[in-house]
Amino acid sequence: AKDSFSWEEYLKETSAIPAPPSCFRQARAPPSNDFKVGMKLEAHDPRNSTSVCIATVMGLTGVRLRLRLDGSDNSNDFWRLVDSSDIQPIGTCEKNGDMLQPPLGFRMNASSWPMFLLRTLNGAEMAPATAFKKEPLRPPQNNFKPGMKLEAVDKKNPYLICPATIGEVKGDEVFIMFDGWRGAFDYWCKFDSRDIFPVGWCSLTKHSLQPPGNSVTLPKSLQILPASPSKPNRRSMQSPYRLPNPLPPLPVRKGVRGRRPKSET
Ligand code: MLY
Repeated sequence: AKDSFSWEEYLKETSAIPAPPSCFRQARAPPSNDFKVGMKLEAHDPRNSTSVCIATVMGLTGVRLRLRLDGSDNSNDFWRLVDSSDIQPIGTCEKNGDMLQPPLGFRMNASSWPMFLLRTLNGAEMAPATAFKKEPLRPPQNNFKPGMKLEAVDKKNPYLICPATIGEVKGDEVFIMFDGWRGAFDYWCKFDSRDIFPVGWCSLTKHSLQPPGNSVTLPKSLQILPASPSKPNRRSMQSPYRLPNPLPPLPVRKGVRGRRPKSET
C-alpha cells in the first residue's frame, strides 16, 4: 500500500542518506512520556523566555507535550519535549527564590495575578518530578552535511513533524528544507535545536509523521534560477486568500477619490 509514508522507500527513491543520530541533541533511546492531560507544571514563557509561568498539559503527542500557559488565551499553545529544559515541576521556581510570572498577554488585570495564581494551584494535579527527563547533552560539534535527511518540526505548524533535508551548513547553524514544500516552510536553526530529529524518531516515539509535500524539488544541478526581478513570491503559491493582483478599481463615491488601504496590496 502506498498510502503511508515509508522512510525506507523514500530514501531509496531519493538516493539520500539519513543524518546520523549522533548529530542531534536528542536521546538515543527516547524517554517515556509520563505526563497526563490536565497536569500542571512550570514553563518558560515562549514569548518572554526570562519569565517562568504555570502551564497545563493540553495534549500528548509522542514525547512532546502540548502546553498552554494559565491565564493566557487558547491561541498560543506551544509544544515541548518531556526532556526539555524549558519545563520543570511546580515549586522549582520558588525553591530557586524566583517568582512565578503572569504570561505575556495575561487576560486579567495584573493586580489580580496573585489571587489567580493561588486559585490556579489550589487542588491542581501537578506533574510529578519523575515525569521530567534530563535534557540530553549537545553534540560537541555541527556534523550535519547538506543533503542529509531528518525529521523536523514545522515551525509554522508546530504540532507537525515532517521529512526534511539539510540544505546548507554554516557554522553552528543548519538550513532545514521541508521535502516537497518549495521552500515555504524552510528555516535556519542551531545544529543542537530540539526541533530536529533523526530519521525514525516519530515512529520510535509514536508521533505522527507528515508525508512529504507534493511539489517536486529538482536537484540543485537541474534547477533553473529565475532572474531576480521576476522571482515569484513564495507567498503567492501558498496563501489561498490572495486578492487578485492588480486589484479591481474601487467604486468611486461622488466627490470622494477612491483610496484603498495599504494593507490590501
Ligand atoms: N495546510 C497548511 C499546512 C502546511 C504544512 C506544511 N508543512 C508540513 C511543511 C498549508 O498548506 O499552508
